[in-house]
Amino acid sequence: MLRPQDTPTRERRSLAGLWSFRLDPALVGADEQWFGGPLEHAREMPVPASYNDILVGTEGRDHVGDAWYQTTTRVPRGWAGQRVVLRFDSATHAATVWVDGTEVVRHVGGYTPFEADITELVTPGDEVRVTVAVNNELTFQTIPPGVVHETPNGRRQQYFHDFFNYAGLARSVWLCAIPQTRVEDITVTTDVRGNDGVVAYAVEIAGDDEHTVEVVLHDADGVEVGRSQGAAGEIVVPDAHLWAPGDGYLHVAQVEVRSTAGELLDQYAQTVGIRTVEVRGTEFLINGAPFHFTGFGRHEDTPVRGKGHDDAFLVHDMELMRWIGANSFRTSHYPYAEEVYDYADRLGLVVIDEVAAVGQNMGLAGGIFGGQNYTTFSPETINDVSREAHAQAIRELVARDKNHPSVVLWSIANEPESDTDAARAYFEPLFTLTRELDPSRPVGFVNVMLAPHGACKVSELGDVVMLNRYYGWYVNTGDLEAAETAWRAELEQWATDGKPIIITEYGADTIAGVHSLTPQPWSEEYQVAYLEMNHRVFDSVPAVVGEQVWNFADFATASASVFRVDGNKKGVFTRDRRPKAAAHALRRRWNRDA
Ligand code: BDP
Repeated sequence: MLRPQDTPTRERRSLAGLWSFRLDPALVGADEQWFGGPLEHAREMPVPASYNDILVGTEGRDHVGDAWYQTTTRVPRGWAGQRVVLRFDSATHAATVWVDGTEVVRHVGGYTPFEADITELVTPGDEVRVTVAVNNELTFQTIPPGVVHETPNGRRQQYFHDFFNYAGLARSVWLCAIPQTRVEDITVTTDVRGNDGVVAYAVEIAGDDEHTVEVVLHDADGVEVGRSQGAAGEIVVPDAHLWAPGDGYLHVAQVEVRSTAGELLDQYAQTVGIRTVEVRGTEFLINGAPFHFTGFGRHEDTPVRGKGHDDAFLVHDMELMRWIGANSFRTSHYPYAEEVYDYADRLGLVVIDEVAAVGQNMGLAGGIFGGQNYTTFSPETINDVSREAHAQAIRELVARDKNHPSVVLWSIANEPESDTDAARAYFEPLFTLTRELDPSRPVGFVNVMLAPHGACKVSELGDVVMLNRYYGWYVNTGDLEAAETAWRAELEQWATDGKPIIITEYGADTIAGVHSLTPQPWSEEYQVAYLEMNHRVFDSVPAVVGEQVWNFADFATASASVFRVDGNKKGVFTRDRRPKAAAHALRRRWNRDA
């Protein structure tokens, strides 16, 4: 599904702003047909934003059920004869959409886009009413999983991951005019032969069969560097300026669809970063050169707007990344807003792109999230239906992000149970699927401490080893010497697998402003000492090709918890993006070659 664009043949209108809004914890809105007219008893709610923290009190924060959004907009007069498409960049976690009382689309999965062709329901020049019921419930059949409990005090949402279950319309909503005969999809893969860049493309066209396709490739200065006719082809760029970490050089492929008479029917501009990605032995190669990941696991998380996308935070966060010397991040633990990937493409930042499969581990969730009553993989819990939801989440992730040069690796789960035969049986087809969908990128999953080397039955399916480890925090708490010994011993075992190892999480909760002469857990000094210990270990194991600290910034977690105080404090920056001492320490390490 292509991102909305303004081109000579396409137009888009953002529906950002204040929408009517009403919570529906009793789930009566559909029966009472709240979509049938103006939303009654509504207040106003910004889009894009998660609604939870906008409202005051537990009503929004702890809401379980539907949240109704409604807006009216005028379909531009000039759109007559075009396809009119309504597109949501996301709705967390499931949505039903009505246009003037007619249901037009349903979607499940909180972090990927969906759209509806509403041409037959609208008249250009007239107003149209858009109503959306967004449901935030997580079950064992959703990605991520959860359980809704019916209690004497109402419905309660339990989930097994360590970040707040923000919900609503957290990303852009668009009304688009798209030609009848149109570019439906574009897939670009790139290669490097000698000094030449090779851009292979496949374009899917919908509509009239009588058409021609041409792709014209421009460099970043707008100079044409090659062209090719036909829906699939290859363009060779002599002496190509490659996309590379730290050098977000982008070509632009103008895809043009014409009638047989030569009239322009559709045009779409696809950015292209020419680069290669390859895993060879224990090396992770970008353009043939060994790449060492520095950076963070992150969250989409800011005060008030929750997971609402915000360009100010996007640019500020990436400025902080640049300041600290980070060259990469993981979209832990779900696909982020598309603006983030576009910006990473332009900055030359490297992205590990993760699907929202987090919390599939009742052993881990046992002590922390109350998952001890469940078996992770079973007919009653995470089962074949869940796996199909997981597969669909992977399909939608790859379909959305396949053309981003910044994305170099797919992560198909974070810390699932992985030391059982059931886990192996669950994951094997998902690895196969991901490779079928995209043979051009390596695939991995993030291994948890409970499934160490030798016990993990899933790691061998991955092209890389991704490890989250908390030696010196959750284990060997406060004893960095013991932590160092244990950590090195485990890492040396993983190195025998002969694959590149990326440390996707290591971190220590730290309250900004807490200081201690001897490094005590929770102090800024301890976070620094903890990171230094980890770095000594990484530097002694050559197979380690990446270090991503947990987390970029402090973030919100579930409200009801005795092991988090006002959220997770493993941020190197506070939630309002002020540096802790660790930020300066990382900056020194990550800029040492500069
Ligand atoms: C890991 C999870 C991450 C948590 C982190 C922590 O992947 O989501 O926030 O630990 O405990 O288990 O801080």
